[in-house]
Amino acid sequence: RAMIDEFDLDEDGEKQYAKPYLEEQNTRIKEMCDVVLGSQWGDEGKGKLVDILCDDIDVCTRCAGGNNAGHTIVVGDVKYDFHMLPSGLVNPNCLNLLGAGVVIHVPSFFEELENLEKKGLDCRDRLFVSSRAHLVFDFHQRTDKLKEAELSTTKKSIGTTGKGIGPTYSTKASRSGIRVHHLVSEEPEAWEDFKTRYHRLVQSRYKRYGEFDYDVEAELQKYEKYREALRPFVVDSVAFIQKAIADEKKILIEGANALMLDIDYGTYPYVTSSSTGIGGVITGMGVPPKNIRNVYGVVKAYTTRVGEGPFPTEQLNADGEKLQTIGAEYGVTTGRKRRCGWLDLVVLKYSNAINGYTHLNITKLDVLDTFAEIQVGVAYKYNGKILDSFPEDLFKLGKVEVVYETLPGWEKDITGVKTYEELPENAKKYLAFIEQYLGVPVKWVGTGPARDSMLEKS
Ligand code: 2SA
Ligand code: GDP
Ligand code: MG
Repeated sequence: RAMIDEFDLDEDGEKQYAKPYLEEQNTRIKEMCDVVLGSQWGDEGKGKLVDILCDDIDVCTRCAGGNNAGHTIVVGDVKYDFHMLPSGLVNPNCLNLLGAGVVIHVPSFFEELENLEKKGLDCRDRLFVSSRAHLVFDFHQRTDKLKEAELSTTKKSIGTTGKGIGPTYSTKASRSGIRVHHLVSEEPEAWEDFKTRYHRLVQSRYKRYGEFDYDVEAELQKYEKYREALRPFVVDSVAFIQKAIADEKKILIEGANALMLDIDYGTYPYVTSSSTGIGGVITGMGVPPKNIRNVYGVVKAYTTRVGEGPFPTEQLNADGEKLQTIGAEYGVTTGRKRRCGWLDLVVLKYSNAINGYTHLNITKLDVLDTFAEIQVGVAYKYNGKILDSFPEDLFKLGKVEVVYETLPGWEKDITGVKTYEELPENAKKYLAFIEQYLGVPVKWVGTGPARDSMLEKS
């Protein structure tokens, strides 16, 4: 609106853009969006970093995924589990937005909101939902499980969370999906249109999977109520973010899942169905690249993966079990045991090539405290030759031999350490090894689950 007011009249009284004003706009670009992204296969501890950063953030947004994600935040004695909602809700001064790239299961949205409210968070007035986001229905969740069951007959299931994420992105891409605005529109023809779209979608699922037992009318009745309940949260997220940028608000974009689960760049088909890297931030948030400032890569000091799919540095031995036990590696959404292995710098180099991290947050360094020696994957050998990059071909990936470097452990409890300088020398060497390999500085180091167990390297 400000720009429209800045029209100048030329000599003939015609309106024209005030050029100096526009030029000034372009040179005054406020690069105010910072991004937190998972660099491995997820569960690196993104939620904790987002929570810490949100002390100084005005708007926190999610741009992709749905309630498949799981972010645990520990504040004092309270543990918050986030799935779909942005982790910025813990901070009472932070507004929170679910962007257009997110997929929303409305019953789970309200359930998560109510659970947070029960824990004392006052969220309702600070939560916004993009009108362009797609809806996840119960039948998407049902077909997620049916598809997994189908794949399991050939031992090829993905190990999804069963939250209907793949089926929803699939109906979105095939242009038969239903978006938030379809549900909440107050146009007189909107509800009939919603029902038509809904029936068409269910019928297409029946055609694909056979007529599974499903109460269509009961779900529609629920949605008639959700229409009213969801409406107050809904905004045009493009206008919302533009206004936040114009008002010089500080914006933090919270990635969900991680680069190695990205639909294009992950270990396809053992991936989630969204763009989990920097590309998904741009499309899922609707923010221009010029407004992105820092891209924080969250790196667990070792590697975990939940679900099926390749994992070259996985340790199916006592080391893997020790990492799993000490790191309490269980899925936040499904409770599944996470697979564990050593840090894989080949993965991180590839992940950095795509996401372009400006800084790293190394998390869970404390989990390595009792290891006398720590292995780090530094290269992949295939047919006796070192590979240049992370292979896309899973047959090839399955045959690589990981080249490890062994670093000495520090064998000291670092949980109480408050400054980088106080870390044991071998812990500093471990961090320096990562920094040098990737050429990206480490900015934060996680030394325990709690909010105050994060030291900042100056
Ligand atoms: P989906 O459900 O279609 O997205 O599953 C496809 C693959 O993506 C993996 N995936 C995840 N990996 C790590 N963490 C996730 N979130 C939860 C957590 C997982 C949980 O924080 O712990 O509770 O199990 C997550 N979400 C999806 C999934 O395992 C499949 O490999
Ligand atoms: P996210 O999906 O990336 O947000 O990560 P999750 O919350 O799924 O998993 C990370 C787990 O590690 C959570 O239980 C966190 O509380 C915990 N955590 C985060 N940072 C640290 C750390 O530095 N040390 C330890 N021991 N635990 C941490
Ligand atoms: Mg997680």
